[in-house]
Amino acid sequence: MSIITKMITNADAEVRYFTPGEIEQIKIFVKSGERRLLLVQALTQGRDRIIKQAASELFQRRPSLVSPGGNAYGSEMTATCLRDMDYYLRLITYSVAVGDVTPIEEIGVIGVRQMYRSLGTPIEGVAEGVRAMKNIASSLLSSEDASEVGTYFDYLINALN
Ligand SMILES: CCC1=C(C)/C(=C/C2=NC(=C\c3[nH]c(/C=C4\NC(=O)[C@H](C)[C@H]4CC)c(C)c3CCC(=O)O)/C(CCC(=O)O)=C2C)NC1=O
Repeated sequence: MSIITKMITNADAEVRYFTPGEIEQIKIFVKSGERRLLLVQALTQGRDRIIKQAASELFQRRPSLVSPGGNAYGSEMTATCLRDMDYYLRLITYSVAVGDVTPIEEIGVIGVRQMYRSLGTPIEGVAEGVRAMKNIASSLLSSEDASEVGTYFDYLINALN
């Protein structure tokens, strides 16, 4: 949910107009829109590089994942692992667009622990892959942009840990 949708839900529940404070929040949200969309574009354009480099760092740090018996062993499983990283980067772009962690939470966090447990996928490995994506994405951005995008990566990393 975006911050505006949330404020509408709250205001309507109390059958009232927006408060001056809410109008101020909407103003800040609208003003930051162009910048958020530029960040979405940067992450979308950099996705291949971000995912491939992050995966290679992850497998260097945890070679057992891609060794016999590892959850990402074999080209098909490795590709599925990269696909999961791609899923998470995509969810991060959704959240950056609306300025809210809800898309990450609802699509990628709720129920994910049980799911990965049933697949035998070490969730801390997924978290480490996301952390590697954060570092590479940050290196493509200015420090201010990196810190804004970083809050969404951090939310996800914490949720997976
Ligand atoms: C957008 C929300 C969403 C998520 C998050 C998602 C995850 C997801 N990852 C899966 C599998 C998988 N996920 C991984 C991932 C990894 N293995 C590792 O060792 C690494 C730590 C990690 C990569 C970083 C692997 C290897 C599989 C295949 C496991 C198997 O088939 O046994 C599956 C099982 C079905 C399938 O193969 O597609 C799901 C549903 N699906 C979704 O719709």
